[in-house]
Amino acid sequence: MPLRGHLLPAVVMLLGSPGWAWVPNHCRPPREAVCNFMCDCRGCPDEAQCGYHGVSPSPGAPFTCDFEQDSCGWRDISTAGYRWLRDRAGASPEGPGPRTDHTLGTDLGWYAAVGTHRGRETATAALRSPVLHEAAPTCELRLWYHAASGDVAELRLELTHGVETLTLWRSAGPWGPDWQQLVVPTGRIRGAFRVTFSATRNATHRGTVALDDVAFWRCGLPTPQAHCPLGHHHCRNEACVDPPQLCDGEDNCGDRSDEDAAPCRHYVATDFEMGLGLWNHSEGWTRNRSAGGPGHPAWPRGDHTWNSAQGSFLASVAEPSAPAVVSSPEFQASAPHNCSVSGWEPQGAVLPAQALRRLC
Ligand SMILES: [Ca+2]
Ligand SMILES: [Ca+2]
Ligand SMILES: [Ca+2]
Repeated sequence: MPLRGHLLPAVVMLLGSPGWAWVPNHCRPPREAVCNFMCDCRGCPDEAQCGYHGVSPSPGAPFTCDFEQDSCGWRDISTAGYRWLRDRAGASPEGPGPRTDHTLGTDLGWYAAVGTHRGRETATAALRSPVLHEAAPTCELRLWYHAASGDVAELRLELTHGVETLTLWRSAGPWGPDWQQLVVPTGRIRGAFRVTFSATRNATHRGTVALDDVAFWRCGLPTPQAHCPLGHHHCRNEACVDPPQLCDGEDNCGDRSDEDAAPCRHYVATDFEMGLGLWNHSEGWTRNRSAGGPGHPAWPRGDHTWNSAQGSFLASVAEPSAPAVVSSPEFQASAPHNCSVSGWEPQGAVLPAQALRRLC
């Protein structure tokens, strides 16, 4: 991603009197470099109000919003009186939230909270992130929520990308009495996307929920490098990726050049988009997708190849204790390549979403 040429250094001119500083912002990054988990401008103004603090305290540390200064660009988009607000214990007389926040563990710490609404009708309060750009395959959203059991009917975390909204997580409880952590992988996302955290209350629930320390982990794509470490792959966009990330079915470079035909000429990949590919002898499996069909509660929200409900994967439909078998044609062993088979399955399940076969 050749962004560096767009970026001119910021100039700081002190104008004599204490407290006066003029910082002209000559940095004009392209739209896709705004809120992309990378500081492309000095001081990181391109990552301000992106749902986290733009400057990561150390390389590799997550981009986090702890709500201590402001809401980092998270916005309430509720249409009823049941809505999110930045709050802390005792800050507002009718404040709904817990007695301590998660960051500081005291009543001085801030969080986002919902639950002041006194009505008895069903309502959903939604807290939406700003528009974010480009998530790496390793990207995870980690947050802490506080929802006393019986207080809220349902919590939901959704990701909107283009015209598609994927439910990353939903729960109707029960929840514990303390702060609980939620860790959800987003998968590789190309282009713009948003994340929305919603709470739904009904007539029997007060609907009190709090949210704190929302963090994006390992979401930035690798940056261009003049030289890569020995053995690493130099992507077309000049990023470097580890050898195991080459031809593994994931877009680690950011331009998908680590999955190009040339470096992957010794691999045979099947993404199940058009059919079973090599895996033409199947028993107890169905090629399916998450959108449109009856589906199954254990199936993933989307496929691995495109991270989309429209993408296809292979799912087991065998009866309990019966085997589900899918087999390749017979291969002939050959030197000098080492033979290996790899694939992807949803977290917590044994459902291959993509299979790769290296010629032997
Ligand atoms: Ca940026
Ligand atoms: Ca906090
Ligand atoms: Ca890869």
